[in-house]
Amino acid sequence: MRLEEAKRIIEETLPTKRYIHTLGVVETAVQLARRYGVQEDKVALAAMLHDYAKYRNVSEMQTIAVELGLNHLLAYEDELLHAPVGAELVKRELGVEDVEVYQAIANHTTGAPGMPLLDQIIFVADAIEPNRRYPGVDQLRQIAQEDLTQAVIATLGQTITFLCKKQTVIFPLTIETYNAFITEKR
Ligand code: DGI
Ligand code: FE
Ligand code: FE
Ligand code: FE
Repeated sequence: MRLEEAKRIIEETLPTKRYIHTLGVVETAVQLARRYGVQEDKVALAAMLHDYAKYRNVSEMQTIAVELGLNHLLAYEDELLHAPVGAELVKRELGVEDVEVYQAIANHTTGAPGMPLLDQIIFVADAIEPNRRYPGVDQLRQIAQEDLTQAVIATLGQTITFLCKKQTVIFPLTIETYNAFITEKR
């Protein structure tokens, strides 16, 4: 699928605020792709489609999660579903067959141990795109320009801290990703 076509679909699918967030993720992800030498067109497409399933109803997403063998997800926050389910729906409904794009969308909320640079870029860009406002975001933006792995770790740290403050359940994969990236760094 060409980026322009994906953009048109996303503009029609998502509410304006989420569409603007998505364009911010595309812009940031493409900049990071240049900085870290990752294929720009692939990064742009994954970024454009990353929140495709964000507003699907929960029961529909749960059904697809079960079809994908991700039953364990149902015991956690509904917010986690839109990433793996979005990857699958982008394939089923939009016919995007690229496995790398699929993985980057699937991993964009929790990350995954050993995830490739493409996934790391989408994961970080989602957290630091220009429309994001939260304490510490400017420091994350700075780190992202210097060291992508360090930015993944810092973004996970920020997410985990945020979830702890809200006293929300933390999905084990989020912690596993954090541990894996810290271990890799040593
Ligand atoms: O879809 P976005 O809002 O652009 O961002 P996202 O897909 O990265 O995150 C969506 C939500 O998921 C966000 O409110 C934080 C939440 N989240 C991320 N990791 C975890 C989590 N929620 C729980 N319960 N556990 C996690 O590990
Ligand atoms: Fe998301
Ligand atoms: Fe994210
Ligand atoms: Fe997002």
